[in-house]
Amino acid sequence: MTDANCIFCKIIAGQIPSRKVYEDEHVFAFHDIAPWAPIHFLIIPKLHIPSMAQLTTEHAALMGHMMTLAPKLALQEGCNPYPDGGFRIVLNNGTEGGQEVHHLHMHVMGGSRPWLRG
Ligand code: DGP
Repeated sequence: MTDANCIFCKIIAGQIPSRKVYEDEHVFAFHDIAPWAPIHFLIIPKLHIPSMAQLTTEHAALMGHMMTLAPKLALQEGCNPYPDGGFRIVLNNGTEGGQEVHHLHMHVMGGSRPWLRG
């Protein structure tokens, strides 16, 4: 299921260009257009799920797939390995949770520790 008005569905379909990190049958990953960290990409399901609020147990394998992909893609994109290296995952949900694009997405950020800077 896709949403014709969703910018992330358009990115998956190639209607909006993006810097692709990874793609398979279930997920798409691409660099964030406004990075918060030296390495910042998004992992999104191909299925249009607006946020975590719409998740059901049927999505558990999909979410698990996204979680297990994150460390592999982080290394691929240049993050240093655990434990001295690493990355941060952020999943914004709803307006009060800082979500701007209403297609569930996992931010993967690394390359430094920007969250500790003033
Ligand atoms: P959030 O606030 O969690 O909904 O973050 C949405 C992110 O999506 C934000 O960091 C910027 C990114 N973004 C929005 N539009 C585009 C786009 O057209 N292309 C790319 N690559 N990223 C986008």
